[in-house]
Amino acid sequence: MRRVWAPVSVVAVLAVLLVGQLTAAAQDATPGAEPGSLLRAFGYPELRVMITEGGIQAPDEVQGGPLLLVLENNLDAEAGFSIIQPPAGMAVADFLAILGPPPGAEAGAASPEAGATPPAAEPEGPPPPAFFEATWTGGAFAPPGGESAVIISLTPGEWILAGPPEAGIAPVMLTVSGAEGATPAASPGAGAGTVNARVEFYDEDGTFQFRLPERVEAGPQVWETTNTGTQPHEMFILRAPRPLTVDEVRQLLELPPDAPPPPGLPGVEEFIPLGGVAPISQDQTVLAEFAFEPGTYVAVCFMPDRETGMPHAAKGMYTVFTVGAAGEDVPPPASPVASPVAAEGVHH
Ligand SMILES: [Cu+2]
Repeated sequence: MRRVWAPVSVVAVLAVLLVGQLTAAAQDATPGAEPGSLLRAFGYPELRVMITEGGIQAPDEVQGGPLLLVLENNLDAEAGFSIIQPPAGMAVADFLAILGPPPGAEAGAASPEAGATPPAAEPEGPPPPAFFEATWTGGAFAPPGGESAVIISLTPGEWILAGPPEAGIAPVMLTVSGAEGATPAASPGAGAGTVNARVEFYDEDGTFQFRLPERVEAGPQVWETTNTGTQPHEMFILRAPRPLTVDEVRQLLELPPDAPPPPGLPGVEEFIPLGGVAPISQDQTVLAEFAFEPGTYVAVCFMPDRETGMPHAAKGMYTVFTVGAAGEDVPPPASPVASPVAAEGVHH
């Protein structure tokens, strides 16, 4: 049997998410619709972060709790970051070392083959345990010159804002104030705005899945996404060029890089990345805003598995869902795991 899944480096994971987010944000730029306008209705304090030539510009300190994270990207390239807290007792520098080389590090400088293109550093097997023991609490990505918004919840302590190491943007620290360990941060979905759908990221007994609503309406909407699994998960959403089954998506995901699609299936470049949710750890909740047009969509997680380092997609963490015109009956998604959660109109 052909081996198609390789261990995924952290860099690759972040890069994949980054590319997706960007293109999507550009596609989502509907005239008159400010990014995150539905999220603003929740009324949370805004945490505004800018990315410029000088790096990430963020406040040194914010009050803990739910926050509207707004990223303003002033670069000519897409950019973004994840918000991560190293495991208790681990130095920030030691944790950053497992994410990748710092900006400015000369790749291949020590290589005996000077001048040759250095091979990408592809670690064998899974990342170190600290990768999984850290707290991932979401992140933000924006297209060149663009903006994006997401609602996250930060608990008191020291957090790292870290972009993909290969993007050359230095990580910065953010102090979240409040009594450490006093109370868990309130659930972001308990705010004044409307949650239209709930999504679970789930892993149990070797089953890795998204639990999506059985029905997704077209139009602008807020999804409350919670990781009820034990490993960090992300959700990367793409719009398919035509209806697809879960099995067809599997065939596409298993294609080796640069291989043509099987006869009758669309090419990977025909999918439109729509962004998604940056990696979140167990019990973390993020609110994300989407504006779906009717069609077929794929959700997939590329985070590495703790045991093997393979992307979760290789363990089945992908699904297909259908968006119908509002008020119109649509067939249920082909998801092998239907959501037990109410799909629409979850009001608070
Ligand atoms: Cu996952």
